Amino acid sequence: GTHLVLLPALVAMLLLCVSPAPAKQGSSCLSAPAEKRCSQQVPLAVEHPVRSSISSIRTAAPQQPASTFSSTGFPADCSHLTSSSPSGVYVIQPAASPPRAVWCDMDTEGKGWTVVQRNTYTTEITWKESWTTYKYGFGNVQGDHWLGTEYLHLLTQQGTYKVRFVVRSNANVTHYAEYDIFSVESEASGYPLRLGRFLGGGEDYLTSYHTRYGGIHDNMKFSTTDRDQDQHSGNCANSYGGWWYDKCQNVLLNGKRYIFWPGICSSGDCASSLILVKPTDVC
Ligand SMILES: [Ca+2]
Repeated sequence: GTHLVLLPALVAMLLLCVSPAPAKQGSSCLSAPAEKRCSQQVPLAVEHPVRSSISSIRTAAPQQPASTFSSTGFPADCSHLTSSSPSGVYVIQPAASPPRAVWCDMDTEGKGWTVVQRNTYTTEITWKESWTTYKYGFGNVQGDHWLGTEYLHLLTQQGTYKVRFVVRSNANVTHYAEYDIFSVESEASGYPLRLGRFLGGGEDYLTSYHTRYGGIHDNMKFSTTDRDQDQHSGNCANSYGGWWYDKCQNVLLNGKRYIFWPGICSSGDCASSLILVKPTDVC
């Protein structure tokens, strides 16, 4: 049956980010400039099991201050859940977005992550979908899915977000790469990927250039089978799925029987992937 989990109190992000008092550096969380940096360092690779359990949809109760909850009472993202909330499907509503059911990951370090992509090697999803299908999302939020490029844009334009790209090798070791800023710009500009500083000890395959692979991903527009916006003479998206291709990829998570991360699954054989986002830590 459906369980309603009430949120008894607001979480710390709310208090820190919506405070009317100006931040010491002269900017609030919601208007933080891209150059804002946090000193937090995280390791490149930490073991963490990818959750696959299915649970019922939960609805966060309406709470007081308006700016982190929509007029319909849904939180702006999963970071507003209480820390004791379990992982599962919740309804969120980013600014200017309709309400959306998403998977909130409360098990990964830090809790409160909103899942925007999940894939498994043996997925039934082809990932070779059109621009419009990618725009509005596809799959099952309880399993493999793409939240929707438009929702990625709406989610990440309402504040300053960080991102964690997670892959699990076929030896069942989970690795991640985190960036302190993550946003997807508008459809009119081609949904380009904007990443901040790489937080991790290993090699950065998304914001640094790799001639041996596909170039770079940061600042690349999104490409699909029916909209080639990559830097390659052909269309990179014809081989696997929609992605922020250059010519073509260093890293590729949107593929059926192909999840590729150099050094971890160099033949595209990672067991699973996740892309998690949450508001950037308050400095
Ligand atoms: Ca091309």
